[in-house]
Amino acid sequence: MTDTFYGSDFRALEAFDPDIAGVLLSELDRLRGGLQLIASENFSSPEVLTALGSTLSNKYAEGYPGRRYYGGCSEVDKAEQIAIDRCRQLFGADHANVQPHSGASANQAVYGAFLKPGETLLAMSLPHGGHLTHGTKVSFSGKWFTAVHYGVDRETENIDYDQVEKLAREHRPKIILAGGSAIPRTIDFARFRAIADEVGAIFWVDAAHFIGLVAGGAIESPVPYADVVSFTTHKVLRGPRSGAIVCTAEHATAIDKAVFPMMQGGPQMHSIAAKAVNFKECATAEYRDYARRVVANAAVLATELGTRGIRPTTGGTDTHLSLHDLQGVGVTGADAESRADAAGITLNKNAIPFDPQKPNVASGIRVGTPCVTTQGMGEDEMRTIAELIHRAVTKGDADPEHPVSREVRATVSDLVARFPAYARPDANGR
Ligand code: DSN
Repeated sequence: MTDTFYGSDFRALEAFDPDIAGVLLSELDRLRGGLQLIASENFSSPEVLTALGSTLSNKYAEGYPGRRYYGGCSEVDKAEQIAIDRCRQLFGADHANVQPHSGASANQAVYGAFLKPGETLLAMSLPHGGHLTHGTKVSFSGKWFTAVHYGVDRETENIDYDQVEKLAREHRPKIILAGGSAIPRTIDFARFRAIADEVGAIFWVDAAHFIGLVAGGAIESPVPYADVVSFTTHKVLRGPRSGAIVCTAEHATAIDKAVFPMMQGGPQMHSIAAKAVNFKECATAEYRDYARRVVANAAVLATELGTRGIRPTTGGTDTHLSLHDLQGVGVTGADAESRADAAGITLNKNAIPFDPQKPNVASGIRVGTPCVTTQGMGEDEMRTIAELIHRAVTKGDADPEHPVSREVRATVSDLVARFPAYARPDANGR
């Protein structure tokens, strides 16, 4: 008999707290019932979810394996050491810290390791595809540090490397940061490294979005170029909702001290165990094939939306996501998001470079293929999805009872029934 305390016991929860059990079930229904195209989401495996729902959540373990501030850490030490070893091996990194609670926490630690208040960083601007934690005024990173931002070239819509070089020479930043949340193209890490070397800056890559593609060998790794790489573990990587950092041996102590005790308290050992499971999954041939298919699917989806007038910025994508300009079809990003939602398609409005709209309206949408590829969909299904998005966005309505919402939703239902997220158990309970 399985000891239910190894992992989650849904039946017990259902009996004790039907309100929350009901939310768990209805969220599962939502995931199963629609198309999930948020580029930063994925469906983690039952094995990862089991580690997350385990008794490792109970343990306080400030410190690092073998050097803790509490007794009773013998077992969680094993989990963290396995996670560290697998992470280092997966990315070929000198050092790994698997304790950050999230991408934002990982980024805080990088700032803590390298920057003093008031010092300067050079990063991609948020409206051009960067991230809140990359020096925006509303974030600690913009409040406490001096942020200088580069953007994309107006013609190519790709990173303006000449501008990066010019700003680096002018401002002599202590950190140069590459990465963001809406960058469809691969990044020229060698060029960034050369610029950082010229001005004596730390080269930091926030690989949160694309680290899963790196793990699966589908795109070039930043690890050989960067001093430090921070990332989340729940996007293409398909692990638990969390973060991690890898860096060169030279910076290992600074990063470890910045994660704990500078920024965080007790590590989440259940999440660290789930990251270990995820790193093992990512080392398989199946995952490498998955990463390749994520990119192939994204390319088809971007092209097919483009042929329907929903223009991909930069002309396409090399990664798991594409960013689309809706001005040609005369719809705002906010309207597109709500129309798609009513039709059973979850995606997000997104600013496009040089966007004339305010961020909460936006002229674009961002779509990604991590979830639909996990469901087993391929290039034929991407063509269908492009057609469904186009119909919902250009002919649909935010009202779920509108005829176009109903019609698109029916096709979405047929599609996800053929490629289920979290397939229901068969008669044998498997
Ligand atoms: N919220 C994430 C995304 O959607 O890209 C970034 O933090």
